[in-house]
Amino acid sequence: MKNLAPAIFPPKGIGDATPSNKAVLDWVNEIATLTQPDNIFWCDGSEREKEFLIGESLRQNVLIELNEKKVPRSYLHRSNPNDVARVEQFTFVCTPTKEEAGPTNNWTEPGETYAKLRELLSGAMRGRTMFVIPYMMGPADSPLSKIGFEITDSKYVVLSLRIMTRMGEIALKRLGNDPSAEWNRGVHSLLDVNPERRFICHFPQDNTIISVGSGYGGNVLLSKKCLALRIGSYLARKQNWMAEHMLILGVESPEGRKHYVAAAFPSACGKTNFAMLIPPAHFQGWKVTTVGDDIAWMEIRDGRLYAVNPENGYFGVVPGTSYKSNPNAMGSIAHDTIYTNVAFTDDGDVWWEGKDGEPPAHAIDWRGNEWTPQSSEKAAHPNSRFTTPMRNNPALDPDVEKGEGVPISAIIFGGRRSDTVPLVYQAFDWDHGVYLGATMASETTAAATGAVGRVRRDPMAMLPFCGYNIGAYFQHWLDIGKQLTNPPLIFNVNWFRKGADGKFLWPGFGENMRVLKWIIDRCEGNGGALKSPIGWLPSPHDLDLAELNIDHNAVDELLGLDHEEWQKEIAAHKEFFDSLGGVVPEELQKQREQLAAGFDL
Ligand code: OXD
Ligand code: MN
Repeated sequence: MKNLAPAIFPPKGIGDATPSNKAVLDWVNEIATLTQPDNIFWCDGSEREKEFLIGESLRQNVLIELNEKKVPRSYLHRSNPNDVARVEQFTFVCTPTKEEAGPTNNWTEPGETYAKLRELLSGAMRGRTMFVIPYMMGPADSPLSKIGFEITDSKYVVLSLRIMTRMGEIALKRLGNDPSAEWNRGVHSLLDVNPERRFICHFPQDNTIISVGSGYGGNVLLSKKCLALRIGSYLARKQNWMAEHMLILGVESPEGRKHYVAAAFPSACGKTNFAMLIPPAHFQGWKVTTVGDDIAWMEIRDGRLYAVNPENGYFGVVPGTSYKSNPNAMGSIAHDTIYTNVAFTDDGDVWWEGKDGEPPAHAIDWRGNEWTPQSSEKAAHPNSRFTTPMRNNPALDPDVEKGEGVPISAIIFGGRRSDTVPLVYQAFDWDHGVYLGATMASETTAAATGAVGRVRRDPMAMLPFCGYNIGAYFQHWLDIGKQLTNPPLIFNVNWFRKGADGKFLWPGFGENMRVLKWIIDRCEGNGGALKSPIGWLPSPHDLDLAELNIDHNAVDELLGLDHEEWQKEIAAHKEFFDSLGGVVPEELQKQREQLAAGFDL
């Protein structure tokens, strides 16, 4: 079996950073007694430790070294072909009652689940090394930051987590020695990477995650989807803050006025591209900077929402990334990057579908097989990924480490919709905005296993990530709104609307700046809009489309409302709310009735 590395015994001074907090030590002892590793490796996050682990990973074929001149200090990892995406069907929220997990989560009873997992973990690390990784999510001096520990038997996880989180000493310092301090317990074992023994289990009440049988990032980098979103959203409700599947970007006008925007899109709908947008030439002097590309933690201060990015790196989808689609991402992944499941070229470079230039005449595909442009298989897996430090991003926002976070002027929801949903529109107020988020839908992508291209409702892009009852989550959004005296304006966008010929109507990528500019205009009290049944819609002349080669009819179509399509859409909203079995707050039901009434006028 691939990637199941035997134990490693590091030289003195590496792998011995034992934490002093007694609660952590007791827990590590308990897991070691259960899993029976050959040795325990206490990670400190140092460069020396990284060098050692890379050396061992190369020796054991967990990583392949790339051409130092082409992609310095970067590596390729191939996961097991049965293990290439998040597995929502094997992801569980284990709360004392099924109601707490709600209608959108798989639920199992915590006692039984712990027992089953203990059985699977029993002796699972025999012959292997158990790594203990302390990490911090969020800037060092943010009140929102959280501490987690991940125990894992995968070096790939250790090397990835040191990119994705603030790892080592900084986390131990923040945790301190108080045994009752809040911290997340994460246990991961590859087991035998068998889909039949693949479970990603969350125990929100215990602040605990146990993930077995997978080596894919979204299932095993427990800091990300598991802690920062599923457990995070549970803690956020309890502690009156928000954990959201949102990018955060800064947008600065030539006059130096700056706004921050948070945007929720389902997986693989271009969050990273939007977060790293480069404005087209027409917007000379405008600057977009990235605070985060996937997750926002937000709290209320002075009646406003302030956001931090809990992560320290990007775990992004590779295919389609090019100097044309996202130059900042290309700059970010040009060095110090771990690639997973892309193709390996004969000159030691990486390649994927959609990369600039011609495909290589020959390569090794993501499965490790010979590949040529004539092959029927893709060279890179559609969900192949890069793991890269956020510091690599040429457009990193200067306030990314600011503990108090950045003030959010606008929240954007968006999905991948071929029809019905206009390019952009604005909610009438916060509660209506919550409705837009709650009824969001998108055509599915390769980021999770299952059918691709099916429209599914994905409220706030949190369907796979909300760690408790979705009805209570909607109510939490409404409750947060009541506490905001200066709430962000809420918008919905759709870059993916298609014309009758099946082609995208909107060019997307950098041109999305035109939509962003209208959003900023609205935040500043400028920017025209027409009242429509679904919200405030720009008319074509409200958008700055100068120097854009786009047909007038396409713009009309992009901004148009088709009443028949909307009747179907509203019926689908009702069907979705009904399918949740009575948990949807009354306020959102009222919003739906108002929307329907708007079309009857
Ligand atoms: C991700 C996802 O990896 O949403 O960010 O699947
Ligand atoms: Mn995501």
